[in-house]
Amino acid sequence: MFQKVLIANRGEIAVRIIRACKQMGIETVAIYSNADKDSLHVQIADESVCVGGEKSAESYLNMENIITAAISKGVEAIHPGFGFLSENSNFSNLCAECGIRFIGPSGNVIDKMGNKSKAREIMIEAGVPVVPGSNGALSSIDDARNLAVKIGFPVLIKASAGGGGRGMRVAYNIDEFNNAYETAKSEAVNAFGDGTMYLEKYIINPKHIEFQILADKYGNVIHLGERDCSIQRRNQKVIEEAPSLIDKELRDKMGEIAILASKTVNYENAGTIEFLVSGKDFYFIEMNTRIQVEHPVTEMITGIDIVKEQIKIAAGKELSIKQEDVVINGHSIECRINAEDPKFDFRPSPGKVGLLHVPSGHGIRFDSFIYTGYQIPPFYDSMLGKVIVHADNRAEAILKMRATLEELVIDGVKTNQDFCYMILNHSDYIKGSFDTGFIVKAIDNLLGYDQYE
Ligand code: MV4
Repeated sequence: MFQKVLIANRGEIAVRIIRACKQMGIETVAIYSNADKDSLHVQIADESVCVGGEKSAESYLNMENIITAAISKGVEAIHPGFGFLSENSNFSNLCAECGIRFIGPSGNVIDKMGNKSKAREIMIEAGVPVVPGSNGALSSIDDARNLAVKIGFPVLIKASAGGGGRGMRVAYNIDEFNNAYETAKSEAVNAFGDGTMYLEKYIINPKHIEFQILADKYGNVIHLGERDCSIQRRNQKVIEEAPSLIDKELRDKMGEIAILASKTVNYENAGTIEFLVSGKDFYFIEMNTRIQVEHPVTEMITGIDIVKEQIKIAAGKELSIKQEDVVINGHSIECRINAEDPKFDFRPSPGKVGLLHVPSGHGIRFDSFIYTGYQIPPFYDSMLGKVIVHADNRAEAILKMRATLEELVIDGVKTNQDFCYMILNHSDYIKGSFDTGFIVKAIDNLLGYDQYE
C-alpha cells in the first residue's frame, strides 16, 4: 500500500479523501491556493503545500506546481478528486511519466471516454444501446441536417468535448436546425477549443440513472448498483438517491451493460456509466472517469467505501468484492447544500459561516468542509457539502432527510437547504413520479413557500 498520497483538490472531496487515507494508515499531503490557507482540508492533512494563486488556473489546475509538490514531498500517488484535473488525460499521463500513481484511469482511457462522440462510437461497436443518432462525430452541417431529418425531430446537437450540458442545443424542427448547430458549435469552440459535434434524438424528460463501477488492474469489473440523479437544475444535480425506482430485471440488464461498457475500454478504477431511461428503454450517454459528488448514496446502500477501493485499486490490489457479494441494503438520499440564494435565481452567496449545527445520528452523514467562523472564498464551486441519509426504505429515508434538514443550521450565508426541503415534501417526488423535467415543472411551487417571503 502507498505510504503517502497527495490530494490534488479542495473542499469537501479533499476532506473525504484525506479521511479515507488516514483510516488506511496513509500519510496525506494537501495542496491549497492562496485563498484556501484556512481551509479544513489543509488543517486535517499531515502536510500541505501552497501551489498558487486564488484562481483555479494558478493553483488547482497548475500541473507543474502540483507535480513539483508531489515529488518534493515524496508521495507515491495523487488522488485528483472530482472537477479540476480529475478527467485531464495530460495530467494522468504526466503523473505516470513522473513515476507517481494517478488514482484513476490512464490518460488513454480518459481520452477514449472523455471524447463523447468517440465514446459513443466505441459503445455502438460494442453493442451498448445508445440514443439513435450519429455514428460518432458529424462531418458537416449538411450531413448533420440530413441525419436529423432521417432520425426525426426533436434532435439534440452535442459537443464531443462537452458533458454536463455545455455546448448542447435542441432543434425541434428543421427550421431551427442550422441555428442550433452553429450556436452549439461556437459555444463548444469557445468553451473547449474543440468544435467537434455529434447528434442524438432528443429524449424528452428522461430519468437520469447512472451505474457505479469498480474495475481493478486485472480485468475484474463489478457494479455497485445505480443512482437516480434526475433532480437537477440547469445541469447541476440537487438531490440524488440510491437505489433508483427501476425494477430488478432492468437493474440487472443495465448493470451488465455498464460492465460491458467498462470492459470495452479496459477501464480501471472507479467510474460511472450514465444512462437516460425512458419507460423500459435505456441508453448510454456518457461515462465519468472519476469519483463523483454523489458517491455516498452508493456507499450507504452497499457498505463499500468507494474512495478506499479507488486507492486499493491504484496500489495494484485485486478487487476483494465479487458481483454476488454486492448486496443493496435499504435506501439512501443525498441533498447538496450550496451557498446560493434561491430567491435571487440561485446566485452564489459566499460569506462567513456563523452558527453551525450539524445533525447526526444513525444513518445520517454530513460530508462537508465548513466550520464556524470559516470564510467561504468566492473563487470556487458554491457547494458547501452534502447531507446523506440511509434508512430501511425510501419512505423512511424521505422522513429522515426532512428531519435532518429541519435540524441543520448554517448561519451567515444563504443556502438552498429550504429548497431541498420543499422537494422532499413535493407529492410527485414522494410518489417517485419525477424525471429530469421535475424542477422546471415544480419551480414556482418550490419557491412559493413562506420561508422565502
Ligand atoms: C440528453 C437528453 C435528452 N436526449 N440526450 C444533459 C447533461 C448531459 N450529461 C446530457 N444531458 C442530456 N442529454 C438526449 N439524447 C437530456 C439531457 C438532460 C439531462 C440529462 C440528465 C440529467 C438532467 C438533464 C437535464 C436536462 C437535459
